[in-house]
Amino acid sequence: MREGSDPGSHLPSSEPFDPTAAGAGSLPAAWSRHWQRDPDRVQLHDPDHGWQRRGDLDAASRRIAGRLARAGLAAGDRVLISAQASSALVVAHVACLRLGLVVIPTNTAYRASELAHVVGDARPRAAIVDDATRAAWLREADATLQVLGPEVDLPDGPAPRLDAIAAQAPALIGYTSGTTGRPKGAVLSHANLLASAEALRLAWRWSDADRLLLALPLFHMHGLGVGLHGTLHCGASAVLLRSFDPEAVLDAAAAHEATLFFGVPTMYHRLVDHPRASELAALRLCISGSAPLPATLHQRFEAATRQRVLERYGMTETAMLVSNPHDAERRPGTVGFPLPGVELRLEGEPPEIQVRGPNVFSGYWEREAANREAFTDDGWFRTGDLGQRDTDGYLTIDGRAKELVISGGYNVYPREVEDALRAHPEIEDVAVVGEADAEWGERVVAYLVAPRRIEVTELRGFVEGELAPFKHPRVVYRVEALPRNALGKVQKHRLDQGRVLAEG
Ligand code: MLC
Ligand code: AMP
Repeated sequence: MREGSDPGSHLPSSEPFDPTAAGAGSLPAAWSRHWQRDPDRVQLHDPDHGWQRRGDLDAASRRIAGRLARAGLAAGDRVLISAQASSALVVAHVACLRLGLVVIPTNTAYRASELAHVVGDARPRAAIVDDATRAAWLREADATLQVLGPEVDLPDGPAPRLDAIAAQAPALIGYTSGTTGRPKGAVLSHANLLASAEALRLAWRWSDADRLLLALPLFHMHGLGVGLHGTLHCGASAVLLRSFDPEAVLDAAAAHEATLFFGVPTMYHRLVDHPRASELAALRLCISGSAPLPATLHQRFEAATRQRVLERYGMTETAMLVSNPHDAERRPGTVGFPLPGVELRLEGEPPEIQVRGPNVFSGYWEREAANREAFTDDGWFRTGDLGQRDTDGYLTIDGRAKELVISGGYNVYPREVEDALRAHPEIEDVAVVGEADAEWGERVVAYLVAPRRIEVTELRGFVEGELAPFKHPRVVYRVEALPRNALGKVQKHRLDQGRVLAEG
């Protein structure tokens, strides 16, 4: 640790934290400062189009915003975006935010019924997708929806007013189940996302000299709100990879002299055993989040690469909350200290992590009852995660009060999977839980009561039309009965104690 610096503050000694990033206003207003200052610096690389400069992103997003405005979209309208990472996707995303549209980033693995739920709930006016099947599903869900490709192939329009939306206006609606129930839209304002990006700029010493290898999908907080927005906020550059492949990550790191890598623990698990893993020593910083990084993997990764991974903790509803320190000890198995601006308390027994701060969303889209439950009477957001702090103040996440399985960094809500399985005519009873798994962190398993053995492939085929593949059960146990308490509620912690009739 540097002499005199406080690891809990995260701040470099020279700079205080200002959640407004010096009164930037909206996200694109903050980004455009860099575009104006030095338009010739490179910003984004994708494998098909090579490098895009800051000025190119400014001009291209201006043009696409003109097209969207001409098509009748106006500030406050919602646009569902679901596409693989590419420069075109980034241009479309930036164009929407510059016009004041509210982006609903949506997983590309979603099936028709999952998309229909989001469309029915958020009522977007347009959708931007890169796949004909998903485009057809969206049109089926809402015949009035304008469905566009990532290039937004529409006639150009007159220059609209850009970057003028208020800081408090919504920027994103991220679908998540939160602590309970069906997926709901977490409404994040420009100010929320700006505060988080500014905290990360300071805490991770993220500068315009940094180059991020971005192999995460751009439809979740990690890839989009942290990776992409952080890059634009810092005036830095990023190399987009369409998917995660260890070989491609190593090649791109070398070819583009990357300085940063952000990943979920499954990615670190796959990188650590690669024969070229030691090449990652050249990076300035490796960051892990979205799921617990096992301390053993942290240590193995350091032995293989000399990188001490910096683990951090966040949520769709709050963007980033807690991080290990950049300059002081990064403690394996912990997520560190609250980021600048974030207040954190542990409440109840077992202690739940509750947070407050400029980064915390204002609530779920049109869900008054859920919002009453999500916040305490005195205004703290209940994360549904359980935690404790060690004597040095490092936070450890040691469980969840919410029913949630995290597989490879994707959230799976057992209830959603149980509902889909229950429609099977031979399934009399079902319970879905997460089982520890070295590669995925957790994998989805189903306990079934049924008159015969049902193989996992048959079960997956049955839910194929309803659930994205990452939600499918990977193991099925046929049992005599599910353990229930006196009120008839399934006791999920006792499921693995019963007699298994068949495993598939
Ligand atoms: C893919 N598959 C998964 C899976 N991802 N199964 C379970 N869990 C997952 N996460 C399955 C597919 O269904 C398919 O199986 C097979 O794996 C290969 O598919 P793929 O697309 O080629 O997979 P792969 O590229 O290997 O994907 C693994 C991964 C990916 C780790 C790269 O899951 C990923 O990008 N995860 C990151 C998710 C993320 O960004 N989370 C951030 C949430 S924000 P089959 O049998 O169907 O063919 C958040 C807040 C915060 O949590 O704090 O950051
Ligand atoms: P999401 O709803 O996809 O944003 O997922 C948020 C959840 O991911 C949190 O509530 C945590 O349960 C989990 N999470 C994120 N980062 C970490 C981490 N570093 N360690 C443990 N859990 C994490």
